[in-house]
Amino acid sequence: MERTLVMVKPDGVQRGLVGPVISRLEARGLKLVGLKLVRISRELASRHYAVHQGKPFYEPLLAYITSSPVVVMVWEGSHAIAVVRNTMGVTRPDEAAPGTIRGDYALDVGRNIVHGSDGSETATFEIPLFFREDELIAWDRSVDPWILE
Ligand code: D4T
Repeated sequence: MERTLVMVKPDGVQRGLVGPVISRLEARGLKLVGLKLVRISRELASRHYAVHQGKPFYEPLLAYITSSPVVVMVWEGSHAIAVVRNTMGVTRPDEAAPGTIRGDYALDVGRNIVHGSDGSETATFEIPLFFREDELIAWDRSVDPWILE
């Protein structure tokens, strides 16, 4: 089982797309184990996006991600990291396939609705930025035998 961090970014929250994002991940079979509404501080944003420091889009990215609340979630499932990434679609919405979240709801890379951890090391780094261990709930889901082989 993998866990991954998913964020509905400020544009997604402002546009009322929290529900559709959650619906798609639930329908896919992933299990929600943590959820909160957060206003990201500049300090937290700079830790989350440390790998992009110095890039031309870094300052606009920090301004955007701190501009309005986000919804952060932890989703669990087999291959959860890859499944979230392919459900979101590629980073640039203009290249994202129809049927993906970005392919259906977004146009510009700087307003691409959602974030998902891009690998297991990234997930291990990102989840504790937003959640204490006791905020993540391990729970039994009765439909699991119909989703997991
Ligand atoms: P996030 O991290 O937000 O899920 O996006 P991705 O994992 O899909 O893509 P990323 O890390 O390469 O980019 C992080 C964030 O920066 C914005 N961005 C990116 C941008 O505004 N201009 C750019 O040219 C790139 C590459 C979008 C996502």
